[in-house]
Amino acid sequence: MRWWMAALVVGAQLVVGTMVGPDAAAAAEVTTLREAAAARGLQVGSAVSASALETDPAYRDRVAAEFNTVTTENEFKWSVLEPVRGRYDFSRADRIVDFAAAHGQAVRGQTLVWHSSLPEWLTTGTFSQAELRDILRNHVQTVVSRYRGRVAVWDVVNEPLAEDGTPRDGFWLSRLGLGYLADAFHWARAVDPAAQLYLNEYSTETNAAKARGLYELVRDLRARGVPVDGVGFQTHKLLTSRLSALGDVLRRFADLGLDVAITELDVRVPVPADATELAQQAEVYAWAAQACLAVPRCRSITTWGFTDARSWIPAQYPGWGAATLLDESLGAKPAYRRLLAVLRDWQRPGTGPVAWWRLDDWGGTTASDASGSGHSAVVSGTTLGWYERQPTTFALRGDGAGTGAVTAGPVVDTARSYAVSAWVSLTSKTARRVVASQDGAARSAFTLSYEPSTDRWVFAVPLADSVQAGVRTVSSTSVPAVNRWTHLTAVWNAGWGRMQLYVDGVLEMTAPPSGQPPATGWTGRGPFRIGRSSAGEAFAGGISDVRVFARVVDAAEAAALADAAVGRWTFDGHTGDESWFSRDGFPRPEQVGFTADRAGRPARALLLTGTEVIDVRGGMTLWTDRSYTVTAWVRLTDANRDGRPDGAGDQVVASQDGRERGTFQLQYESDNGRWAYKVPVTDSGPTGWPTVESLAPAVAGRWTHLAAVWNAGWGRFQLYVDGVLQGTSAATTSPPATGGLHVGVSMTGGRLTGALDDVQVHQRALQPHEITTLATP
Ligand code: 9MR
Repeated sequence: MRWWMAALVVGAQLVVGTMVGPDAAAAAEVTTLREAAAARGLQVGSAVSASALETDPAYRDRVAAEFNTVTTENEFKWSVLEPVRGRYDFSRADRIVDFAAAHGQAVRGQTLVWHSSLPEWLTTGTFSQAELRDILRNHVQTVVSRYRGRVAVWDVVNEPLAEDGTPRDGFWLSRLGLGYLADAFHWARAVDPAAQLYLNEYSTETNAAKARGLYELVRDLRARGVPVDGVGFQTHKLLTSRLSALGDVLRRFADLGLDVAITELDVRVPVPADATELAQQAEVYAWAAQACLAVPRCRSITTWGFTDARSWIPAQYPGWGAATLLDESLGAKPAYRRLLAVLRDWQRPGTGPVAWWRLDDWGGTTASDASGSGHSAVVSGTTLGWYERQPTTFALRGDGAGTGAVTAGPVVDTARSYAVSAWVSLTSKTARRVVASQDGAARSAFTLSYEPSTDRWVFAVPLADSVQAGVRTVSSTSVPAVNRWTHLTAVWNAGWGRMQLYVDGVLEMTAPPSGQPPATGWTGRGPFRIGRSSAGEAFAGGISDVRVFARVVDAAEAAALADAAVGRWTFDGHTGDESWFSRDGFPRPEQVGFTADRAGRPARALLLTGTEVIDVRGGMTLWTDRSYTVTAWVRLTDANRDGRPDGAGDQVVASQDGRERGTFQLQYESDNGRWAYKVPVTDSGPTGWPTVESLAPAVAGRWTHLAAVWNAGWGRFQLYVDGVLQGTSAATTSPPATGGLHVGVSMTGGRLTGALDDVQVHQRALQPHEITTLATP
């Protein structure tokens, strides 16, 4: 430290020393990333360069100050270590390892086995399979043993998967077969048993095929006793990323008994970046950090470089840059301030669920607890991951006999206020079908179930933990539907001794009726059960998204929990999906702009200039042969202010793929200048397009709310503009979708020029009053 820096620090401490109260607390707050992370037992780091550490004092000081872990950006890559066969040069790696040791930092070594950055002698040499395996073993052993005790974490294998989640057909697989993966981990463990051994991969931060492939790979390796300790998620992202599935993905891997880490975080921005874009970028950093903080086994957050002066992005993605935390002169960008604030201040929302089983885990028999409380449940009689919750995601399937999931211990104190909510799809009414319960000693302390004698949903609380005790119940007024996803919320209000039951977000019954004495609850000290009671009454059908709250849930929250939206893109500076399903949208091309929303808030709506569109990958979003609703706020561009749109031809707001054409198109129709909701008679071959049009021509340049409703039971489709029904058209069918949803285009064209906001899709026909609410500016 230079003398004047020391003087400043001492001065600052003196100032702090004289302050009292909250100001003192604020001033004493942590000011570096490493302090903030260390206070949580977390590591925060960056990829660093040996030459920058050597030549750039400001860089060096910043690395020392901000991080408690560093990753070698290139210094452990084989082409750097052993450019000539048999002649290792460890000098650059040593520089980083020594620097880290001097500054109390852990080292992540990247990487031992990779298909890329291999020396030429290796890639062009002719070796037998046995020779090549020996070369690889020798390399792993040489490097790991030299740094035993000094490199805490190895990215043993880097990027072993292809984009579809199958093993990458790279250098090692093609020459050694899949066995090279397990070998590398065993060799590394044998040489340094204390080092943490990771598998590192990119583009596995979403709910996509590659993440599932990775999950299957590491589960299989672990099952075979391969010493994989952790999985690294590189997290190279765009400023339009929402990362809405990252927390779930991390949690799933953690529940395999693995550590997880964010290993190469950066967020690229089109350059030059403006203030709005830098603010959006900061949010992406914050979301990444929050996802990690929400998962106790997430051990570290590492960025891929920390200054825009040294980042791989500009060279790799021309036109993009500004991807890191600090600007080119090491000044803090909004991203740095947001990351620091999240590391320092973020807390799990205290009012959130105390347990939350999404039950959409990818196979296996562990239901992860998304609340972060660690109440994972063991599934028996079935496996997760093969039963659909609308549309096309997974749930627990109860067979009505041997199925269920159970926690290790109690989840909620049933003597105090609590609430339990779940999505269910009942398949059989022949017996009591328990959705959720918590064990007492002699009986369940409560059950939420289907009751065959009354043909109702029932929330039941025995008056005491004895089989003789009476039971207080509250029943639905509606008759439970079969094979229809229904949302249930049961609330026990201890203060009032009152029970409530909501069905699809609507309060159906409260007990006791006025005048009756309130019941007192008692504490069930046994485990929580999903799809089962302690007496073995098993649910028949699907269960999904079970949440337990250690408090009362009110009517507004019960309605929100029952929101059946299967996709919601708010376009608040990102293209992520804010619905439960986390189907983030991908801009095509990558660069997409944002504009002010209808309330004038900057960067809160999507801006399309006739070249960009949003694709929702990962299969179907909507079953278009069942009832559905698509809504959007749209403003067609009108540069010359004549009320007519600038773009030529039809302009599609949203459409979902069929075989040869979209199975619906919500659009501006250029022929007659009106809004139109079109459903083809068939999605291939010659077809007609039954259409509902707006009563008046579309007015460009102003925000308009559109809602398209297909009511399958009634065989009608309807278009609403600004909450007003424009017309109803009869159709006998709506073709089933076969592919993904698009925003701003259909699979056959019709790009939109304008702004879009709050696109929602629901797998049901919304009621007129619901559409009116959505259309309220
Ligand atoms: O940032 C690294 C760049 O300097 C190298 O030229 C390149 C090839 O070795 O690797 C870059 O780092 C990559 C990392 O090793 C693995 N994940 C992707 C990173 C960015 O390409």
